[in-house]
Amino acid sequence: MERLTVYGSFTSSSSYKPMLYLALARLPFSFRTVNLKYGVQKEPPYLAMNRWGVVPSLRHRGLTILQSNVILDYLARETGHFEGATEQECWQAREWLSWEADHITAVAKVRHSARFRASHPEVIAEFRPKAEAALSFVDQTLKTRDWLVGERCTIADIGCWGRMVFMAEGGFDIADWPYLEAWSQRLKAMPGFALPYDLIPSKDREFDPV
Ligand SMILES: N[C@@H](CCC(=O)N[C@@H](CS)C(=O)NCC(=O)O)C(=O)O
Repeated sequence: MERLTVYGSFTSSSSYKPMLYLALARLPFSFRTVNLKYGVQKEPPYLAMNRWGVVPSLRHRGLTILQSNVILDYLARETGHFEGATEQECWQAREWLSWEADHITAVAKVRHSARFRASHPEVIAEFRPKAEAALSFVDQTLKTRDWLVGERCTIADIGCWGRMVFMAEGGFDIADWPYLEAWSQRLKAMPGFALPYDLIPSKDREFDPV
């Protein structure tokens, strides 16, 4: 398979999602860092690839794929890893990704405000209850099942976990959601798993799992 290239940043949950996918799938890829602190994502060379000026971006087979959940969709279709076991499960996994973008994003907004914009407490006040509701929904779903869709890890799990991974930086204690915490332990036990600061480098790097 032609080599994949991910453009991302080590502080970005959106970048973590495709990188976690690739790490768990044990697939080789090239990582190209985009320094958000210096605004590289808004400079013309990057904007020529990503019209929204955000990370991540994926390049593969001459294609450019944007938006972390679309990238997960692409990777699952292209490589077959972490895909639903049935056609229904494939659609369900994508439903979770779409829901994630509406709801778990609140966790990322609180974390972003807490970590990078401490002067905006009103953002935290607005999004914290929404974030807690989203985490509670995932928690209750996982009360009776090991994975969000079907009987095994899919892009739904990688996408939802990946977006909430920095929850502690937003002041959320994962212990408040015990079924969600148990699910995170199942993910952490998978070969290739790594947390963002261990997985995403601050410089360009080639990933070639053995
Ligand atoms: N919906 C997008 C969100 C992408 C996004 O907002 N990325 C953030 C980092 S997590 C970013 O690049 N921020 C820099 C900026 O907005 O200038 C996705 O899932 O890929």
